[in-house]
Amino acid sequence: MADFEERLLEKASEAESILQKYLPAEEGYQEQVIEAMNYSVLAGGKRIRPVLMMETFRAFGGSDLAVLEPFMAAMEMIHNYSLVHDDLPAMDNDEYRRGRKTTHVVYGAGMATLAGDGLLNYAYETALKSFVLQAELTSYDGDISDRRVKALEILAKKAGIYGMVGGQCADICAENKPSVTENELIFIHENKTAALLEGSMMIGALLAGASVREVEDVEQAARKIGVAFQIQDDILDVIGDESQLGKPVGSDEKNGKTTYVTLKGLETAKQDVERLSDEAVNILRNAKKSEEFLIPLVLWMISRQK
Ligand code: GRG
Repeated sequence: MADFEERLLEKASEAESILQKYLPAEEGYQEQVIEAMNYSVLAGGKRIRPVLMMETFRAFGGSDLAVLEPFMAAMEMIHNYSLVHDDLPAMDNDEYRRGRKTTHVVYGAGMATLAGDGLLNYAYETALKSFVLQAELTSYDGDISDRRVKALEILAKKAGIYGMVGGQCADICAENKPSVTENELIFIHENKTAALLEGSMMIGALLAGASVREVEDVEQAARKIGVAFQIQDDILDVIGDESQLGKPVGSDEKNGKTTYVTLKGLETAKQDVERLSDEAVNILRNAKKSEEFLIPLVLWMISRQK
């Protein structure tokens, strides 16, 4: 495990360097919004989504990261925009994330809203850079440009109303309901949380040359991983360690929120995390190189303590 964690740190720092390469320069009359964007992105996240993308790419035999890099950076920008907006006073009104003041606390709600907007838009500006790379000419066969178009479509869809935004909508609506069903909760988890993980892994597989069937399988696996990841998040909100998490625990209970844990109990929640992760790992075993890092990564994500 120590060896795995060391390798994970290396992978996260590889993703971090790629991300930094694509962040906008803090200059011009728009300097403040860019500063707020970079403040939120450079707050020390785990970089799970770009690492998952890179490792799914490698599991399917991809090696040259050049075409993937803009997508890795774009996905992390989208993830960070969602956190900035989720923390806003009009949403969760959170003061701390990743052990630091949230973006709206530092820059004000208006600038933080803009920073989220800026990150979302800049994500697509960044992903489009994949189309002007030279590397494609040597590393991919003829249909790479079709694959990048499909990758862009996946990025857009998984972030939007049929993905994360849709899940967040259902989550906000659920807060105003007297009770939430298991189906609604699963919809929320599959969209609010799993959609970006699905997108990350599907884009990795797709740009490595995976078949349509393989990309569909990866989507199924990632959905299970995402739901398990969110259930683990709910579990950590009950039994987690604040200093490891970088945010207060007990917020779901304080906000009277229905979570997988309140609906099914702690023990069933833990068992379901295990079942979903087994099912996901069984699917991923079909990718030739998945044992090298992808499967250990998925197992780590789901059993994470922070
Ligand atoms: C505002 C459209 C919109 C969506 C918000 C991401 C999100 C949806 C809400 C954040 C709250 C939450 C618990 C989301 C579930 C996904 C999740 C566990 C996010 C945290 O991801 P990590 O652990 O974060 O990868 P780091 O800080 O490591 O990047």
